[in-house]
Amino acid sequence: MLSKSSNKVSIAVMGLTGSGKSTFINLISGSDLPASGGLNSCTRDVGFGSPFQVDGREINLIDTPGFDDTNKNDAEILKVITDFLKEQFEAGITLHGVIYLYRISDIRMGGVSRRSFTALRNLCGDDNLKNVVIVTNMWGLVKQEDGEARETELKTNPTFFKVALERGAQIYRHDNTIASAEKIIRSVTKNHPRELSVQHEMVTLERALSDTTVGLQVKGELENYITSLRSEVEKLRKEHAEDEAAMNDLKAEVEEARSSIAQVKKQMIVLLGVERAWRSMPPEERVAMSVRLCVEGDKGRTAFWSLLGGRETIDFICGQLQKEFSKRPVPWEIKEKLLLPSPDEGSERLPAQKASELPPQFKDWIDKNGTVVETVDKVVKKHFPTRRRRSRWPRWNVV
Ligand SMILES: Nc1nc2c(ncn2[C@@H]2O[C@H](COP(=O)(O)OP(=O)(O)O)[C@@H](O)[C@H]2O)c(=O)[nH]1
Ligand SMILES: [Mg+2]
Repeated sequence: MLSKSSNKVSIAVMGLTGSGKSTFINLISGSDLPASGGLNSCTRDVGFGSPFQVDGREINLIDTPGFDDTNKNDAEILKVITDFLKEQFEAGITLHGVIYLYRISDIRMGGVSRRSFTALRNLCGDDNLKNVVIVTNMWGLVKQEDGEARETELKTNPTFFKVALERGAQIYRHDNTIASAEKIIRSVTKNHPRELSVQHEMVTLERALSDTTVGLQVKGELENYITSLRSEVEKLRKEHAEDEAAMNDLKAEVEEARSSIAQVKKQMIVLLGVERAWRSMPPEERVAMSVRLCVEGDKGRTAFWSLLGGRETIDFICGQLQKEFSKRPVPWEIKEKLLLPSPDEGSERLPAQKASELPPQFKDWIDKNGTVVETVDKVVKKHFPTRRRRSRWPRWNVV
């Protein structure tokens, strides 16, 4: 006889933004999750479909945020997914499987599709691919023969789904009917729930996200993205040097590349986690960061801590710092230097100004004001304790 818990089936639905995850869940579960085009189409949280029954078992579908066609949010999305998987695992819930949606109407499997599918493989681990079902949908948007040719390509090309299929993943077509959705669900319910690779890495091995296989993948991709953006900025600069008249056109492109770099840097911090990001900074950078936090107000805050810490934590840190700074005010030339836009990265310097770029007065000031660093260190330690000291990783907004 099935026990009560084995009667419940949890399945994560993954895939790119716009691949039809919410639509699929709504169709089979009768839920009302926002689909693209709706007001909340860009939601980046995990969502839950209403539980429903198939063959007497309770099915729970989990709607996950997907990568989109820039790298700019990859780390945040990955963090949302891995935080969720970790919490579930810690609560004793293992997934029966993952449904990975793929639009057959996509003309080619672009960079984002590959990134996304590689991330799925790294999240699950190759041993668990037998619990993965790749579902092609949106067949109505292509000519049947074109769709079939693409499907063959996807199944047989090793850079697409071939390897996963060889390792036990299944592939199904979904024609947007309840019948086809049920068939897909049935292909998962027979599975044994399994611990995913990232759950093992993060919970059992206590690895930080940035040290997991999927974290390393995304980190590597973000680094490559920064490199490509930097070389783009460089190229634009050279072009500008040769052609003064084209400057205005180029300016906008440079600005865009700069803001992308800043955004990707934020993603790196998300991946690293606030405590490690903080620890990896030399003291000068920590102080620079602290000064920015205090004197730049909201802008500085959102630049770093607010990404990871709750509002109250940030306010507390800033309050402590302000007390320190009121005892030993930051000289104006230091403030000015710290808040000046960096020449190649716009005004968003993250995580802080490079120590080598700081003015000599700043060094003197830090030497005399070591307590500022200590204060922030203490606060960081208090609010972002390392994982080894706690069995459960605290939510960032715990104060
Ligand atoms: N033709 C067709 N359109 C679909 C299908 N599934 C989803 N869509 C449409 O694709 C868009 C994205 O779907 P959505 O469920 O929001 O994707 P999500 O971002 O993965 O949750 C929406 O406009 C849906 O109406 C499908 O099977 N066939
Ligand atoms: Mg959705």
